[in-house]
Amino acid sequence: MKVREKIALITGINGQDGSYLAEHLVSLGYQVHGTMRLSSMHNADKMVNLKNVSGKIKIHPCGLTDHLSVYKLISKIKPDECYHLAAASFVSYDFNDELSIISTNFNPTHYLLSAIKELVPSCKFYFSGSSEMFGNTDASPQNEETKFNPRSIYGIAKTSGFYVVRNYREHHGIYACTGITYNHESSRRDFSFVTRKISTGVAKIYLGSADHIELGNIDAVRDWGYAPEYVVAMQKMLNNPKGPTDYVISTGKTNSVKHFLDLAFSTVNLDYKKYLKTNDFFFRPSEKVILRGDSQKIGDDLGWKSEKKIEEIVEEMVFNDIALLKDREKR
Ligand code: G4F
Repeated sequence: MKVREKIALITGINGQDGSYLAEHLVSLGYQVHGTMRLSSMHNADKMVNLKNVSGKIKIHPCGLTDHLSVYKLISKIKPDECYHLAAASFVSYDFNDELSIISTNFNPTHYLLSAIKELVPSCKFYFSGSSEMFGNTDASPQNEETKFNPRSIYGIAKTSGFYVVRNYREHHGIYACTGITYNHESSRRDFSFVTRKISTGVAKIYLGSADHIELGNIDAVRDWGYAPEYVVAMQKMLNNPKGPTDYVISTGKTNSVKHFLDLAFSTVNLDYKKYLKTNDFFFRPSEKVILRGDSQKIGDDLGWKSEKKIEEIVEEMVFNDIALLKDREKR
């Protein structure tokens, strides 16, 4: 008898993580559905990450901040696994925008879980948490036992999502869990994040279309991993012989923005000091302790480990941006 293919739903399928996860699940034989904003479906730039899976996935326009739309979506797809990745993912300390961040980053998590509970309680649910949930923590490295102390509205919304996920697991019996992911990068990273800002800045300087790059605090430190590896962890979490539980997903290694910058400019034999301008606009309050994840638990339980070196990530991003810009110049 033929085994029915698993049905997966990915929110934010056209983003960095969503697109890599779609490719991974298609390669494993899943039937993959994804949501994105209707306006994005008509914008070629927003579809570019999905080119490797075009024709192999089904996309549904859906506004996740609308409860009824989410309910109808779950009722139509009846997924076996739901990966909730959609979010306003840029971390800002501007509390003027707090209502919109809460509504985008918290409400959909709750709407999806409540629809799953009503319509398809066997569906497994993954929520994309963040190291920002630890925020101003006292402990470094952080693991699943570390107390949350979010300092941004983004971190607060993610922490609230974490607790609603835990509540649905413990009180409603839903297979629901949170991956507490640290920064993870790739050539599909959005241009607002510092790594992509650097790789595209280097590419422009190398090709002669820019003469400097403007950044904030280059002494800031991050635990940077490779996005295609992090989506593998997500799928493993929903297929965990130990059942649903939360995991920290990280490399356990830290690097400064300055080191990333140095590596990126060195890729094209340039010295970053000649091209860097600092701009106060991009400065953020510095952390009390360094955000560095301890991923021992997911290593022990699921055999997951981050492998790609920071040097390889930087090189891939810079070469990709050079190729992209060259391609654009030809058109
Ligand atoms: O690249 P970033 O903007 O990433 P951030 O804030 O750490 O957030 C990312 O990782 C989180 C953890 O996984 C996610 F929750 C979140 O959704 C997102 O994916 O900034 C990294 C560091 C910061 O310390 C920032 O202060 O780079 C520093 N930085 C220095 N100059 C800059 C700049 N960041 C940006 N975006 N732009 C700059 O010019």
